[in-house]
Amino acid sequence: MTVTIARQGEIAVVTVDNPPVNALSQALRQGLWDAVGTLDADPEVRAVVLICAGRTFIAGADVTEFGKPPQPPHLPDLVDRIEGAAKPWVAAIHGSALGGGFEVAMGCRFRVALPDASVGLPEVTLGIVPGASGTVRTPRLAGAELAVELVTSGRPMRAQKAAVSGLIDAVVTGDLLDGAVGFAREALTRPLPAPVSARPVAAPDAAFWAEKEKSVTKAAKGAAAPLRALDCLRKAVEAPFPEAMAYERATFLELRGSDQAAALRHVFFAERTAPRPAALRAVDPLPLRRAAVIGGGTMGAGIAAALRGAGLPVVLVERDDDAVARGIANLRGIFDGAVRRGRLGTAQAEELVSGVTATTDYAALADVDLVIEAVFEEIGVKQAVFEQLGRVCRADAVLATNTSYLDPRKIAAGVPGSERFIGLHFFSPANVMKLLEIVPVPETSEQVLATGFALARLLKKIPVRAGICEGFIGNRILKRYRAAAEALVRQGVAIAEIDAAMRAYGFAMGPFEAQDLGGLDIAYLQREGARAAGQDVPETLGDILVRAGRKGQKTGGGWYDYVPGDRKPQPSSTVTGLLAGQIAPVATMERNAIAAHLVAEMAAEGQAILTEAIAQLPADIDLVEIHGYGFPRWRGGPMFATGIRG
Ligand code: T1G
Ligand code: NAD
Repeated sequence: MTVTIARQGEIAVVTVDNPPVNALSQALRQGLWDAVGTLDADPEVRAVVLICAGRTFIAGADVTEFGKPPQPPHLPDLVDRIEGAAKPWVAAIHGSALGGGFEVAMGCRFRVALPDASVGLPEVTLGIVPGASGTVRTPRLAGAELAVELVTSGRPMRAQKAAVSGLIDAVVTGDLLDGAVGFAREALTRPLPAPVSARPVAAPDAAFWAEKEKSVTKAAKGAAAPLRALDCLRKAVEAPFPEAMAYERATFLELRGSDQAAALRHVFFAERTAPRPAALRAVDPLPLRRAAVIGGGTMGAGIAAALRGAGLPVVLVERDDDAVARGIANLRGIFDGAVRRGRLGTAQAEELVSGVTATTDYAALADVDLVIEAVFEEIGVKQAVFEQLGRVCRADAVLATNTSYLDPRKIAAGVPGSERFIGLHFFSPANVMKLLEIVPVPETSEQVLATGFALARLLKKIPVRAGICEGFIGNRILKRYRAAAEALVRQGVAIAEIDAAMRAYGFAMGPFEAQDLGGLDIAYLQREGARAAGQDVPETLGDILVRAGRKGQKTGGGWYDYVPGDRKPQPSSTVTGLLAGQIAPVATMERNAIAAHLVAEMAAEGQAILTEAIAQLPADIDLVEIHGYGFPRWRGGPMFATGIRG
């Protein structure tokens, strides 16, 4: 049974139980529809508490039903029916009341929630707008300003803030059911408030909407749904309730069939499938209680910060006392930044730093469960580190390398117990970027592999399994992408045109401005290393620039010139001069065609990666590009965007 009814005196308790997240399947909608009828007809019931079993309140429409024809009862009708019930309903919220779940809660006369609950309308993140009055009822509860924030961002809001803004009526502590029943009894002693649809709402002036249109357009980065949601919200406060409802519904139905919505649904399910690969379902990961990081540079400090954020104590090993001090300073810098942005309290930051033991002494690693190496990208340096780890760590400790390009098999060659060895490739900044490439060597045990995925879940990252090749999945595709962009430059397409085309496609930055930001020297050194090892690596345009001292913004110029103190790229006549012999006369190419070509190149490399079994699924490649390289989420990733699915 998905919906059951119990009684506590004159209060009826309706319990929803539809695992895993109480999504509003047809059966659940029908169950709630019938419950309204049953309870309206029961003369002994004076109020109703709606509560959910399991990990969360109703988490929204059932996303798996989106491709299918809608079955009655339709959600907007159900929300109206609950609102129109003869007895007042009280939604009792734990976990998340999202999308249709929050819309059902807004159909109730009251909403109460536990302190750690949240409410939200994430529909725009699925490429749609709320489809059951979210844009129409939210401003009537909390005003237009807050409704715009909630609906156009899709971000959930914690109970406390929701209570202050009027979205919920009370935060209850202790037992939720007791709290909600008590609230209902108390509410019956006072006159009832109007149903949400009947509450007045102030309509802001045209300047308000003009300003919101600007900020929403900027934040949406090409996604269509946020602006359409803004449109619905304006209608909601300017038109009568039924007209606004019809407008919202029409927008919802139109967007549901859109390419962007299909792409975002693809990403939604890919993100939920990736952390739990079917092949590892039956494998228990090893416990992760204490972790260590070797190297406190850019990556090591970021990884240590991520581990601390997940509550693990961390040992940080550096090569000398100065480097220990720099490592701690790097770590502090990360947490101070979070404090400045208001994401962390000063005391919390202090607590996070104090959970790191920084040392030069490998003996401190005797009892850690996991070590992540992030020292210089030099095989000799890494091998020396692993040799020490082999000596001091427990025999069952997982030993991981964060190498970007080196062969993980060579790094640990000769270290005893290769079944515990694995590549864990983080992305910079490691405490922020969601992607984690997990690279087992042939000997890696299933349990160690499962531990890599468990670590990703613990750190709230998106894990993707990758095979061993130069650059694994992401950097290998990046190399192809950059080479294809350079090839266009050689054909005479302007550097700034290529960057503009990729921005128009939805990237925050084009390939050349991104290199100027990150530095051209890293890839250059990697190519030089390969050349020194006897590989045939043709000269790139980037090589010419680096040799001329142009390593990017940090040297005052790379593919572009920079005015000191300004990050805005300026086309460079020096670069034109340096590359003169390499470039064909000016060629024009439509921006759409540039983007289509470069994305097709990424997808072609992705296809090769699949054929070689370096990646398991096209969706994994899409996740790598979206979470590691800024590929626009609403395009679904290079594979999805070029029709390679499955
Ligand atoms: N529909 C179907 N399945 C869903 C689902 C949903 N809405 N949400 C989650 N699942 C599955 C998920 O695939 C996974 O499956 C399992 O549940 C656990 O998910 C009309 C248009 C609630 C915060 O966008 O944000 O309402 O892998 O691992 O970390 O306006 O799930 O186990 O087989 O994420 O505990 C709006 C999306 C829909 C909510 C719980 N709602 N879900 O997090 O679990 S649009 C959403 C979440 C809408 C109306 C409209 C999270 C969560 P499996 P999980 P979690
Ligand atoms: P970095 O130069 O910022 O940091 C390396 C740190 O390792 C330095 O602090 C150095 O003192 C320390 N170190 C060197 N030898 C050591 C030793 N024997 N024992 C202990 N510490 C030692 O480099 P980084 O950018 O953090 O890169 C580290 C690793 O992460 C490299 O393998 C790199 O390829 C990889 N990586 C880098 C990025 C990136 O964007 N920077 C992204 C993913 C992976």
